[in-house]
Order: sequence, then structure tokens, then C-alpha cells
Amino acid sequence: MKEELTSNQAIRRKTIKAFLGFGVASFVPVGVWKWINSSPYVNNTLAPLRKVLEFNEKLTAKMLSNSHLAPIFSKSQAERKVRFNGAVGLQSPLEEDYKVKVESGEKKFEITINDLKALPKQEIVFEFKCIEGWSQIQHWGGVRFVDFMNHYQIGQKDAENLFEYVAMETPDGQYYVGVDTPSAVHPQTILAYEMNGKPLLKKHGSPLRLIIPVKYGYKSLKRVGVIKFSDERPKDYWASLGYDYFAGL
Ligand SMILES: Nc1nc2c(c(=O)[nH]1)N[C@H]1C(S)=C(S)[C@@H](COP(=O)(O)O)O[C@H]1N2
Ligand SMILES: [Mo]
Repeated sequence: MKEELTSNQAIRRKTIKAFLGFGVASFVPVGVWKWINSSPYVNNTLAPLRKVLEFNEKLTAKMLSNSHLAPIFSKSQAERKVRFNGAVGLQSPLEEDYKVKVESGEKKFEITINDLKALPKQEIVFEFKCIEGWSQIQHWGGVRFVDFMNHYQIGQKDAENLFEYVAMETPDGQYYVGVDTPSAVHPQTILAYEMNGKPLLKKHGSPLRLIIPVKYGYKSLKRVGVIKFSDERPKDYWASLGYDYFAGL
């Protein structure tokens, strides 16, 4: 028998898609809720995302264009020898009392890696893609960026709007990226402190790096020293070399 989607099924699929793109503001059918909860990479996302959503329904359209999930793999498929590329901003010695400077509007504070480790941990195995022509299945662990935002209640410009961008930099300011907020709140975007289940190596961005699977590798900043929300498009290392600012996949 030929299988076609009934209109109900079609709507449900659309709803799921819209939800994954955070396009659904308030209403989630029970079936979708269950489906979301059974998905390892979306689990836990609902409550915090809803909070962010309440701040901003205007971003819905933007987020819809960002609704896809990068394909995921099993841990056994992950590369043991993770490729290394790019050491800009990693040269200086690591501070012993490493702190990340965070700024969002009036809020300015510093956090430690342990502060982040206290938040729910998320692991992801996905195909990391460098624009220079290589890719690799890699396994990372850390905290979802959106969980970090919700925990500290940052990213909101006012009651209804999020800031448009997140700027991130190494502590020495040598490497820097700008990420559009819809991509930052994507459920697969994480602040990673582990690779293959172990603390990050220095060359891979110890003690904290960004992992943003919906973009090319050059956005995945290693050694995150500064996280700042803004409406002005932040400077971006590779974009200033002529590469695409959004680097979407
Ligand atoms: N601080 C910093 N982060 C960086 C880079 C860099 O040179 N410095 N290179 C980027 C590029 S182009 C890629 S492909 C990835 C490579 O990450 P890896 O060394 O863990 O493979 O890091 C990105 N993040
Ligand atoms: Mo890269």
C-alpha cells in the first residue's frame, strides 16, 4: 500500500519541525511533547526554550530558517584522533583561575568552568566540517548554550526581544566570532568542556570552547574568554578574511 501522510500527520510533522525551530510559541500537542522528550538531543530543551521564547516571538521567522538539526552519530563512530586546526588565540599560558567574562546589557559578570559543569550536561556526536575541506565525526560534551542563557537570564534586550548576536573571543582577543542568536540557541549548540568524554586538550580549546554543528568549524571558537550579547554584528575573524559571516551548513 502506498503510504501517504494524512493531513493530520503532515500537520504534526510540520509542528515538530516548527517546534525544533522554536517557532511554536505556546501550544505543543501531547504527542509532540512525548516525541520531543524521547529524543536525546532535544530532551531538556523545552522548558528553557519556552522561557527564551516568551521573550521573543519576533525571532520566530528567523528561527524557522534555522530549524534543521545536524545529523547525529553514535559514540562508537566518533574519531579517537581528533584533528587539530588553528591556534590563533591559544598561545598564551592558561590562567589558573580561568574565568569567562559575560556581558548582556546591564549585566556583567564572570563565570568559572565549574559553574557551567553544574548545569545539565549535553553530549553530541556529529560531523564537524572545516571549510578548508575536511570533516570528521566528533564527540563533544558540555552545556547547551541556551541552558547557559536561561540559567543566567541573559540574552534578552527587553521584555520581548533577544539581542541579535553573540560575540565571543579568546581571552587575549586574538580570535573572535560573531554568532546570530537563533543559531546560538539551537539545541545542538554547546559550550563544550569535554571531548571524547575527557576534559578538552589545550589545542582543542581547553578549558571551554564553542561547538556549533549548524555552522562551519571556524565559528566553533576555542578557548572562550568573553561572551557578549549585542545588536551590532560582532567582528568575526574569518569573515574579515572574506569568508561568509553566517557560515551556515
Ligand atoms: N581560538 C581559536 N578557535 C578556533 C580556531 C583558531 O584558530 N583559534 N580555528 C577554527 C577553525 S578554522 C576550525 S576548523 C576549528 C578546529 O578545531 P579543532 O582544532 O578542535 O579541530 O576551530 C576553530 N576555532
Ligand atoms: Mo576551519
